[in-house]
Amino acid sequence: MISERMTQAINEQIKNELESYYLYLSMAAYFHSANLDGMGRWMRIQAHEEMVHAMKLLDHLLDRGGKVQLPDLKQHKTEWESPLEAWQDAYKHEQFITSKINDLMDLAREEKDYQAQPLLTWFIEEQIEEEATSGKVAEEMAMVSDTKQGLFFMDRELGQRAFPANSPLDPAAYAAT
Ligand code: OFO
Repeated sequence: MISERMTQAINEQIKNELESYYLYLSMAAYFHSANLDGMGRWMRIQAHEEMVHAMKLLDHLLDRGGKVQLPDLKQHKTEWESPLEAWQDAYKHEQFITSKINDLMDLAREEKDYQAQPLLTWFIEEQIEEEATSGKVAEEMAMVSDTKQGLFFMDRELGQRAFPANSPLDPAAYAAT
């Protein structure tokens, strides 16, 4: 059985992950509408990953008899001044998520919740990658995005990211239905 405090904190983190999903979907739409389809694709895949993060936490609560309570999601930005600003926001958002995961681990230790700690260690390691990836793209964008060629090159590069198998966010998955 999981404690009430941990249940509430994990529900809060499910919300954070779903809001990450929402934010990246919003960024995907922004990039697609600016004809930056490579960046749009990258953000769809990122949104997919965020949904998986939310589901890992949701299943953890269910497995341990905790009550899942899904609150309203916050409406994130839908417009950015520039593609660079969107990438910088993505990086800032990942830093925020890292701080939330760290808080959750602090609580798990305080509550002596040994069952939650392996999952939270997975998230801590995942956040290293999440920050490194978005931070690197934000820096590269700052170097090149003031030229159309630079933006074009980055869009091509980021469009190489592969969808996980059967992702519902992959247009190829629903094109034929
Ligand atoms: Fe769930 O890692 Fe990004 O937000």
